[in-house]
Amino acid sequence: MNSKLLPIYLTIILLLQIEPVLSQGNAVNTEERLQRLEIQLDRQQAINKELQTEISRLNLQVTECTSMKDQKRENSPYAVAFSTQLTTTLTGLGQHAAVIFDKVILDTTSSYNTGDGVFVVPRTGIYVFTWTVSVREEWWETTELVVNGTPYAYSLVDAGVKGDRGTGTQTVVLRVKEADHVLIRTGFIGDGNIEGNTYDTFSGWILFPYE
Ligand SMILES: [Ca+2]
Repeated sequence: MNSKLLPIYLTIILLLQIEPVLSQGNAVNTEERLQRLEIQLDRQQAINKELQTEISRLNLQVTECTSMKDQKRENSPYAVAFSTQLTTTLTGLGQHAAVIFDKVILDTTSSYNTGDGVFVVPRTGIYVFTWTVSVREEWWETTELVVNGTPYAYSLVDAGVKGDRGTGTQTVVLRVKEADHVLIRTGFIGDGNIEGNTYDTFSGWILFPYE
């Protein structure tokens, strides 16, 4: 063998030996990368699972919060509203006689008394009050809304003859104080009869509370 060619042979042999090592190296790199990706994927999946758990927990909190808010609104002393109904017919009422609406439809603060027809204001504020009085043929009646005995609004209803009916509704917005007594009573004039019979109501609700 030509001694000058020897290094070339050696180089070729060396390269032939290195080549599979390099290929093996690439395969090892790919394997490592895959393993790293798998690890990253596992971590990501774990994070996703945690986030899903967190979202579920937050959703539950939102639901609880909404439910508590609704409950708070219902239990709030600011949420004052009542509605009552006269189920019977009243006759022979004198002047300034209480019109007692005997059935409570709604009373969020249990402030209306079916014994005397008085709504005791549970919280100072601006309130809306409205009431309806009906009469049968040939009847007529005046009513008024009084606060602590002072009238603030009036209603007059008058029916004609032969099967006529009359109904009147009045609405008033007033500032009233806690413990004030609000009542519907008959006025100075009228024949003292009110149809009732579920047609007549007395309602009120707070518009703006005051501290
Ligand atoms: Ca009349």
